[in-house]
Parts: sequence; C-alpha cells; structure tokens
Amino acid sequence: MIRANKPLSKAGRIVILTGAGISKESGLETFRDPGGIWARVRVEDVATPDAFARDPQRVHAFYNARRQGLLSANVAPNPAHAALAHLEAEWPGEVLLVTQNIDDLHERAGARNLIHMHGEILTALCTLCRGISPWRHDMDAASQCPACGRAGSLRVNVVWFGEMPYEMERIYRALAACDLFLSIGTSGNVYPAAGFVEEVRGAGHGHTVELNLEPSQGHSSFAERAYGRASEIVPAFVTRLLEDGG
Ligand code: BV8
Repeated sequence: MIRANKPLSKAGRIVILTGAGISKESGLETFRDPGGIWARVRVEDVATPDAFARDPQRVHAFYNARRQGLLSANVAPNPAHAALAHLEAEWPGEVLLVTQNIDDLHERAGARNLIHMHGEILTALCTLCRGISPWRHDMDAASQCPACGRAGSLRVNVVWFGEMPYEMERIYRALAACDLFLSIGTSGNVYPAAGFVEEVRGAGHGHTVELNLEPSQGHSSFAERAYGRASEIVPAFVTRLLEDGG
C-alpha cells in the first residue's frame, strides 16, 4: 500500500465513490471482469435508450433478472458496505457516498447520505409523468405507473449510456470541497464517474485514494492505492481513518 502523507482532520469532508466491485462479494456480478455482465450481453442491446425503444421486452427481461437476483435470499451487504456505513455514523465531518451501483446494499448496511448516480433497480421511472416509484417485482410493457396510473409507460429507473446521471451538481460541489476522495471497486471506465479523481485533484486540496482488486484505468491519478478484496481492504482502511485520521 502507498500511504497517505498526512493524517486527515477529523472534521474533514469525505466523498466516497463505489462501483460494482464492492458488491461482488455480496453475490452480484461486476460488468467488465472476465465473465462479467458485459461479457454476456452487449451494452447496445440492454443499456441505452435506443435499445429500450427497439426492444423493450428484452431490456425489461435483463433488469427483471438482475432485480430478482438482488432480492434473492443469498445476496446481502458484505463487510465493505458495513464499514462505510460505520464510517458515516462515526466520522465527525461529512461523509457523502456516491454509488454507481443500482443495488440497495449500501442502504441495507445503514448508509444514509447516499447518491445513486446511475439510478436504482428497485424503483421505476414513468416516461409520461416522470414519477419515480418503488418497484420490487417484474416489469413489462403493460406495467402500470403507481404515480399517474397509466399503463405502458414504465421503465427501470437506471441511467443508461447517453443519459445524464443523477445529482451531478451536488456531486461536483462535494468533490470540489472534499478533503478525502475514496474510490472503491470501480474499473474507471465509465464517465463522468471516472473523471471524479481529476475533479478533486483540480480543486487542489483533497487526498485521493483508490481501493480496488486491481489497478483501475485511472489508477495513476490517485495519490494512495491499495489492492485486494473490498471485504478486507475497506474495513482496514476505515479502521485506520477512524483511529488516526488516515
Ligand atoms: C453521460 C446502467 C453526459 C445501469 C451503466 C467522456 C466524458 C463524459 C462522458 C463520456 C466520455 N466518454 C464517453 C462518455 C459517455 C459514457 C461513457 O462513459 N462511456 C464509456 C464506456 C466510454 N457515459 C455516459 O453515457 C454517462 N452519461 O456521460 O452524460 C455527461 C457528461 C459530463 C458530465 C455529466 C454528464 C452515463 C453512464 C451510465 C452508465 N450506466 N449501466 C446498470 O445496468 O447497471 S454502466 C455500468 O458501468 C454500471 O452502471 C456501473 O455502475 C458502471 C461502472 O462500472 P464499475 O462499477 O466500474 O464496474 P466494472 O465491472 O467496470 O469494474 C468493477 C471493478 O471492481 C474492477 O476494477 C474489479 O477489479 C473490481 N473488483 C472485482 N471484485 C472486487 C473488486 N474490487 C474489490 N473487491 C472485489 N471483491
């Protein structure tokens, strides 16, 4: 591990970005690892507005299967999710968790100050009234919007390629102001999330840390890096942070 140069003030503001790697040991697939989701299906067929316009049933089926997987009894938060919730609860300064994940494992572990920048698979978005509603069962072309009552207008509330991620203004403000930026379990392939480390560096004062199984695309931009399983390296990092500020 490459260690931090100086401890972080206990009042410091922390922004944490998570990706699919943090949920891997909870039983969910990553995207770009060998055997990951994008090795089985093409992005262009399931995760773009064009794909949904062309073949909504296929897109519904893709997300129905992933929703069922997330809700199966053997998927649960792992020690990395728990450690981040513990950090949020114990850290005297602000902790903002920004996840690219559409699962609810951070919430299940107890996270509260959380942005799902790529949406949530357990909610539905109505293309007519723009209402967002809880959705835990299968969806199809005839599904009815709980908000406006109309049928045939629902899609899963996830951000597809070519769409604007959620709450970008709030995220960029937090990145510019943060003292520590932690990137966990993401390969650094998808923008704008992959550019967050440069935003923090550009602001000139935030320490940047990557925790991942292997070096990400943008690993050399991080001041500090540690590699291993999230269930091991994240709790260890959080313990160090809470004990001596880094
Ligand atoms: C947008 C849907 C405009 C949900 C997903 C340059 C600048 C800006 C934009 C672009 C640009 N170039 C191209 C773009 C456009 C595009 C993009 O980035 N394309 C890439 C591919 C080139 N981006 C967009 O279209 C985005 N919108 O840009 O709007 C804009 C511009 C500027 C500012 C604001 C807005 C919209 C992107 C939405 C993508 N939606 N999917 C779903 O079905 O889930 S993408 C998909 O990738 C997931 O959502 C996922 O969250 C995301 C990121 O993947 P990762 O989480 O990193 O997962 P991955 O498998 O890649 O990596 C896992 C990592 O974990 C690995 O490194 C592995 O080693 C590690 N790991 C594995 N096991 C463990 C582990 N680590 C620790 N422990 C373990 N046990």
